[in-house]
Amino acid sequence: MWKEENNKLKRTFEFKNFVEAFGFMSSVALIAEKMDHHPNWSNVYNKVEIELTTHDAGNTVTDKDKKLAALIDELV
Ligand code: H2B
Repeated sequence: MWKEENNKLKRTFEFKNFVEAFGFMSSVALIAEKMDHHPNWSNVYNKVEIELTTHDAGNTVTDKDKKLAALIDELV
């Protein structure tokens, strides 16, 4: 689940393999672009680590981060 830490919402997702992980990232990217709200994230093979924070609000967690987190949760 998402954990709020250091002004970020953080969650790690694990998939079967790289293709599944990258497919998930593509779906997140489309949502993020539509929302004009983008994740800080990293991927290593089948793992995707996401950190959500709002740069425009001085790198704090806002409703936009919570909304994006909820939409990402709908993908898995
Ligand atoms: N993403 C995130 N995570 N935080 C922001 O403050 C933000 C963003 N701002 N995506 C948007 C883009 C802003 O820079 C553009 C100009 O709307």
